[in-house]
Amino acid sequence: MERDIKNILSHFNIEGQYLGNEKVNTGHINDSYLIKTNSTNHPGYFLQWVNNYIFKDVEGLMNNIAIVTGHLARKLIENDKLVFKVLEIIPDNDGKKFYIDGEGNYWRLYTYIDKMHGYDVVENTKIAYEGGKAFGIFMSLLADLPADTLTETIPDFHNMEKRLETFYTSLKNNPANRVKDIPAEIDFIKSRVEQMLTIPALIKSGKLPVRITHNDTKFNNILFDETEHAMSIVDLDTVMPGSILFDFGDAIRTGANTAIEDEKDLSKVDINLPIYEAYTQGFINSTRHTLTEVEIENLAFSARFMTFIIGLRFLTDFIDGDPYFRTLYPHHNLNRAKVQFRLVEQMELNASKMHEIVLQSLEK
Ligand code: GN1
Ligand code: MG
Repeated sequence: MERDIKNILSHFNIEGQYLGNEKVNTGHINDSYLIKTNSTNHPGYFLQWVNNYIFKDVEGLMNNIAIVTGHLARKLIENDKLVFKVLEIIPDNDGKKFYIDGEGNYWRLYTYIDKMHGYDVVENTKIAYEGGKAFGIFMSLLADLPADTLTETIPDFHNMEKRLETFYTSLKNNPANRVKDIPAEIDFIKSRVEQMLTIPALIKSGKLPVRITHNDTKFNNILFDETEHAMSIVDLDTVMPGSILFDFGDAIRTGANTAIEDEKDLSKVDINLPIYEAYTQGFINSTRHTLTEVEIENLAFSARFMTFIIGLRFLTDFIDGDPYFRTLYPHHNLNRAKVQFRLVEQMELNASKMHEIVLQSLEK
């Protein structure tokens, strides 16, 4: 879809003159653009179209982000040893945190965090350690923000029971006539349901604490500077009450996979144990005072849990005809699901080693 970015930008209060934009290919949900201006102070901005089909309450979502970034900024001033950059919302010309164009599209603007980069595949253990530490610090800094100040931007986001119900409904309705293509994947899911339901049971019984978590800790949502220090956590759309297991698990799913999320050659998909170990050490070093016994006991398993639930969501979207995740070819979601399930299998083979690494990291 061709969009008039210059016109959209004219509704925001930016410094300098608009010079042009570059589409940034990141994420499966929103569309992102890097905006260039002639201002020396603010040479770059980050414009996003917020997907209102998925985020039904954009106002609530933007309020969440304002609360979270405000809280983080205050914490960083109090704690001057921590060097981090926090996203900064640029209001529209009416002072709103987003702008709605004539077609009902939602837009938001951030200042651009300059000279930073992310990783789709993590190159070395130093980066993994830094990433783990950064997500741990992020969660720790938000620990004293009352959870009920935030709106649930996507209800039941990592609720395995609900995700399974939705999957079974899609199987039954078979709207795109694709169920015939996935017998192996259906068996894969069915044979692991019982084990996967242990996490929602722990949450329901109150044995797993609910905290404010990020909930979309893809490794590439950590920005690094030129000296490979983790400098910022981005993509705050789903910051809301959740379990620490969601954040740890999703970062391992993405950071410690030897292949990319939609790799076509499944033999390349494996768990990279040195990367896993380094991430775990970084994460534990910044959260060890908060972690409960039940969280520790399930930390290694959370990687499998998150890989499974996101595989389940990719597969459900494939069955439904791809209404949710952006796809580039007809079997893209199926391919993504296959990668996730292959990674689950590899993690099953390494389950005891992964748990051992958690316990060893706590000793160090
Ligand atoms: C989506 O768009 P992106 O890449 O930030 C999704 C995550 C999935 C991820 C899979 C709101 O995140 O939950 O883990 O794709 N975000 C939403 O790559 O559904
Ligand atoms: Mg996201």
